[in-house]
Amino acid sequence: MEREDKIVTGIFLGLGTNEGDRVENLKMALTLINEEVGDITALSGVYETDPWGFESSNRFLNMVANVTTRLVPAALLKKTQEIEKKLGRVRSQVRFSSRSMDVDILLFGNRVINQRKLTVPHPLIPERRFVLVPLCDLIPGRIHPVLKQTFSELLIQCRDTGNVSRTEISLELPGKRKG
Ligand code: PH2
Ligand code: MG
Ligand code: MG
Repeated sequence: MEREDKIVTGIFLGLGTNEGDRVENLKMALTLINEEVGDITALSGVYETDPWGFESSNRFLNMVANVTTRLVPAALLKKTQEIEKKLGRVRSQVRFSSRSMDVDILLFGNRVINQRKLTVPHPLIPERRFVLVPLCDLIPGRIHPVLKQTFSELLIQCRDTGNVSRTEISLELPGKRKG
């Protein structure tokens, strides 16, 4: 797989889980991201959120991680999908459904990517409080590379009424990678 010439910073991944041991799923995803994607430099709080776009009695835990990587976007997408699979994700035919782990590429620095399998920034960011709230823990003042508004402005304007509550769960940054 192709690699970036330099380490890319400013990558933000959205993590979501609403099946199984949700805290354990988040911890394992962070460990795998740290081992296989690159260093995790910051974590948002962990939020309990209403399912968005479908009905389920299982609420989600959602959070955002700031990572660095040498992977090009397509390789990063492949990695995140492998991590989902390792954590027991079974892909369903319906668009939105319960899952043990979902890792979405929200931002790849300031790049705008429109590939067949990958759109970055993630197109649903402005519609989703469960993404905007944790993103605003980390980069409230950063400007969305397409919408040209800050994430805190996008949060204020967001029409989503789904509940997003900060939990007491505190996850440690996994240790630095070897090599
Ligand atoms: N992910 C979805 C669909 N709906 N709702 C919440 N609260 N959190 C998610 O991570 C989520 C969702 C599709 O990826
Ligand atoms: Mg998703
Ligand atoms: Mg996804």
